[in-house]
Amino acid sequence: MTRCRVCDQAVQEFFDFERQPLSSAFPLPGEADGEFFFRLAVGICSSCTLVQLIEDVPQEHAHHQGYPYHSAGSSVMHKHFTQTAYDLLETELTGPDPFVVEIGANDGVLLRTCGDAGVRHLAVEPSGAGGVRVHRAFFDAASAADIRAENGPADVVYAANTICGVADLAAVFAGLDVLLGPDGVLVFEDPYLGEIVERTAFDQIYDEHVFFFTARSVRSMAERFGFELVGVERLPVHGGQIRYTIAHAGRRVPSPAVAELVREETGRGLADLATLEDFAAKVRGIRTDLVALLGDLRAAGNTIAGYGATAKSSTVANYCGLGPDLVPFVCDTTPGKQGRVTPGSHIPVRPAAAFADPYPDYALLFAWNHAEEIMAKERAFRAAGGRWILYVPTVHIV
Ligand code: JHZ
Ligand code: ZN
Repeated sequence: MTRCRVCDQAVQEFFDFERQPLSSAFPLPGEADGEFFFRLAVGICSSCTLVQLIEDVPQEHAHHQGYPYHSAGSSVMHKHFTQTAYDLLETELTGPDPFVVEIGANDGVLLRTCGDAGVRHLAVEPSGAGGVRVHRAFFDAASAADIRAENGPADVVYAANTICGVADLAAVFAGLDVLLGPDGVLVFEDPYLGEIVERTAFDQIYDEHVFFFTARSVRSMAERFGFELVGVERLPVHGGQIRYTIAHAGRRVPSPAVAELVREETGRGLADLATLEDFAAKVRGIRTDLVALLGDLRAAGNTIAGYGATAKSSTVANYCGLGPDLVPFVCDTTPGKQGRVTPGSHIPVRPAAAFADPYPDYALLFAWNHAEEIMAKERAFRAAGGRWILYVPTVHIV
């Protein structure tokens, strides 16, 4: 039986994607033989309600906390992190000589903005990426002690798209215990289970996302480690996230928004197995519809290209069995992915310019979370008669 990574109680499985590769391991065309696969399945903890992966990816294969996230060349994400920095500068970083630490570097946008405002800052990031002041380590009690010895206590520890990928959350909270000042906070944002269920966004489930949080499961996790969930805020980015603010227990009055969101989640049945089984049935329906649509379009002689070789698309392509026969190539702006093939599904990745050379009849939008930005940028594609295929929340053409 699988045990909860936070509270050690039984986890009940509700979906099995079966054999899946690592979502960010893009092999070279000739080197796709030695790929690593694991069983991607998700379940819900029967006690603290935390939704999580069933299997651990072995340490030597796992992307650890701090895995450098590239804000995907997205101007929306760049703005998002700049605005987040301004918000923190106005709320949490107002003391005499504030200090902000980020777990992971996120292209350094947030910390650079804080630094430009004269605020002391540091990224904790094993790879050293991000172009900002970096402490090369994983975030845990040991690195937190080193950082505190050198810099003093932190007012804010911030993390975006990072905490949900750290299997050992106890180590993170041990680090917070050491590094945060008495009134310091952890502010983190990750994909929200409520949105994943609402949109049937099953492609948020892949190796790098170990946990799918709700206000209820985060509140319970914080309590377990001597902290308290004091704030929640909905974010529109990446298909719907929540930003959680966590303080030492008893130091702050929780915002009424916390209890309100927990109540809403209970009303929606987000912690009920029946809700998650309903989600699972919808996921199977999407697979049937998407495979049928792509097959029909190809049979009728249409050309199709994928748009955005996202980590998310790894789950879609491998679960739905999409390969170069249905989707001959996918275009992506990331130089490190171009000239390679997608993990497990082996669809060639081409530079962004390949999209218009010539335009396909249909584009399968794997980067649907950036739809507004991408569709605005690619207006000429639709004007030329091209159509977008989306599979979230259902398979449809726009
Ligand atoms: P995007 C990664 O997931 C992994 P991915 C990680 N686990 C996570 O949680 C999220 O990021 C935050 C390309 N693109 O942001 C660039 C274009 O080609 O949806 C990227 O490869 N043209 C840390 O990969 C991909 O699409 C464009 O105009 O699912 C987008 O990846 C834009 C905007 C993007 O995250
Ligand atoms: Zn649990």
